[in-house]
Amino acid sequence: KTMADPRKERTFIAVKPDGVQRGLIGEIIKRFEARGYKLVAGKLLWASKDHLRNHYKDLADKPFFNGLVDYMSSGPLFAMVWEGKEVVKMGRQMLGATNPLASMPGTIRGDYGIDVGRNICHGSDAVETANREIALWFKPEELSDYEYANKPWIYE
Ligand code: FUP
Repeated sequence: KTMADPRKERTFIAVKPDGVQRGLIGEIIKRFEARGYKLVAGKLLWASKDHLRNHYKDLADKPFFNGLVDYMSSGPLFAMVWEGKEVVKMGRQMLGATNPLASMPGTIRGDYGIDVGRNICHGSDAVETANREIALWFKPEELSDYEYANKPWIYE
């Protein structure tokens, strides 16, 4: 069994409907780009409740589940796939904690969020989850595999 190239790790990041309405798509893209990650896919879409119930199926028995699905389907969201070394963990760090109250300033939620139920962005919580979410939100042909110019300057 061959080890996967760690620089090819991918994560699913989404600007949620509140983030789109607040004009934060560019800000969130900017942070991942500036950090050195490579954008592999991106699209604006208005997700259906069924699709969101599937995306959040592990939370189906939580009291906030229906409200979460309503909020996530209240307007278009911006779905992305980002690639690079440890991008799943790093992406979560850049987003901040689920509850903005626990998010450090400097993180996206720590800089722009107040309420857990309006926390601006989503990021996969593990590599396996990322693979599932990428397959759920994107067709294989929507993912671009290309050489990224600044890559040699990012890694030792
Ligand atoms: P995260 O992995 O950070 O997206 O967090 P969870 O999977 O635990 O929760 C998914 C989403 O449910 C959160 F982004 C916001 C919402 N949520 C609530 O509305 N209330 C809660 O108490 C916890 C989560």
